[in-house]
Amino acid sequence: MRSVALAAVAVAMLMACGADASNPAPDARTSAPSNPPSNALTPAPSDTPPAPGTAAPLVPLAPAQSGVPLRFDSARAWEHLRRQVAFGPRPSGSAALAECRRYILTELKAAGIDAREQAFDAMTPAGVIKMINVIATIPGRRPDRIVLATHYDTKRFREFAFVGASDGASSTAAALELGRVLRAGPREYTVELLFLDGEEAVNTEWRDPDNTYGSKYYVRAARQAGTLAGLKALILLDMVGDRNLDIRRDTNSTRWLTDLVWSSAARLGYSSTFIDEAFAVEDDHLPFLEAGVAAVDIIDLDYPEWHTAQDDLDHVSARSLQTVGEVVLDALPRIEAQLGAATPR
Ligand code: 1BN
Ligand code: ZN
Repeated sequence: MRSVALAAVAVAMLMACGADASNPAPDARTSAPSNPPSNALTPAPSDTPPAPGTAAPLVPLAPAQSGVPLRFDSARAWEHLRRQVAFGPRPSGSAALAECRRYILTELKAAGIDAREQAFDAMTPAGVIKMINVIATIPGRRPDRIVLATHYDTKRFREFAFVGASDGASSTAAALELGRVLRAGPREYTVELLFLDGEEAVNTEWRDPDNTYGSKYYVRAARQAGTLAGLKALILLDMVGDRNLDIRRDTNSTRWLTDLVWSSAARLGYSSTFIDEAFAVEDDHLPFLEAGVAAVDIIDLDYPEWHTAQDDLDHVSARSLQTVGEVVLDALPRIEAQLGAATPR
């Protein structure tokens, strides 16, 4: 039963649990991320080698050329997070969200990823708000696609400035960095990066139908365009920046996909972050699930700063982005293998 009350109870239970002291995430503001920069720079290839003593321009080396697999770079992800927070509160329809969207589009272009805007008018309790999803495509050998989604809007609060360092910026930052890594390697399935507008309720309370405007619109549009059948799985990232990251299994998510993500976390040594406890959450994955798409929501709601003015840079960390990035990169080819083998339910 996907009720608001259930979600609220689950959240209340999680808040009572407190943070996991066994998972001390180092603070990116005081210590540099430990992973090496992944985008090694090398002289640009050319027909003739540069003459001795002349400096060749530096360009990123693709993994196929270097033999070095590209890794999720939490320093890059952290910069994406920081830049979004610097735009200030970013509710749907705001100038700040438009700036944020421009930033996302610019970064996707820099990574060589094609993207388009999907604009729509959302009927909200505050009237019609123009909302815009961003859909970016990383082509694979197959046209069938796996969607990696995040929301990039932040919740509107009149009482305080809400900048959503974890709730909005963290998952968007992780998705941008994942895009850069995935773009560099050959893929079996096409990966779609989906930056959703209007996840947050316009009213204070999360009450249907006042939430998940962007995902509802995306699914409706895909169904109308006949492209829903090619959508084989959804990985939703939300609130993955908490410096005390602890992520529980969402019981609304598809079981096999959840099992697969949690087993990736376990084999990478992240079982104390991807905890084997369950709760139910309502989020942008629900419209996909209702349309029959396998979906998993990777979300840390055990975050005392959730929907407060304290959801800021002090309460998120690059290490948390790194953990989630590595787990998604490990899980993706395993999801592809699973999808290729059969269509699990
Ligand atoms: C996640 C981040 N959500 C809103 N901001 C969805 C949600 C709403 C999760 C209510 C739990 C309760
Ligand atoms: Zn929120």
